[in-house]
Amino acid sequence: MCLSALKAFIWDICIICTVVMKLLVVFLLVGSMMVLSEGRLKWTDAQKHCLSMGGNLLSVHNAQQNNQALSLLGNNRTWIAGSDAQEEGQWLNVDGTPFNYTNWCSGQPDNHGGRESCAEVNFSGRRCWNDFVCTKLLYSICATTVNP
Ligand SMILES: [Ca+2]
Ligand SMILES: [Ca+2]
Repeated sequence: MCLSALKAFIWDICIICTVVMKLLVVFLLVGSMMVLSEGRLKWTDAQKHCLSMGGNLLSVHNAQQNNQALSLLGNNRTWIAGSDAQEEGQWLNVDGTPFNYTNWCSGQPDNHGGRESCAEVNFSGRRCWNDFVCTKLLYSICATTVNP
């Protein structure tokens, strides 16, 4: 009786440890927590939502971070921090960090219709990046510190 309770207790601790370790690994990999929005928003509203959580839209700086983000997204097209709204073709991250990694789909960014100024990940079956109209509603991914 006592032994089985102890076993159950240890098992619970193991599960908690595993979850904590996974979160820690995510934190160490990217220096912050990635949080996916529950609903779809315009790019500007997505950034405001991230700010309200003490973060910003995710700036992706390497393939590892890109893959980490994709692992959370399922099939959802998702806003990230990149935008060329200030000047066409000059991509910046909204958090001010360098725009030093891209995973554009073939033929993107194409500024389609002269109206595309915000970056999305997880576009098309190839799960690459696309520039898209900022006022369209997509999911979004924030990067926040663990204790904002
Ligand atoms: Ca553009
Ligand atoms: Ca495009």
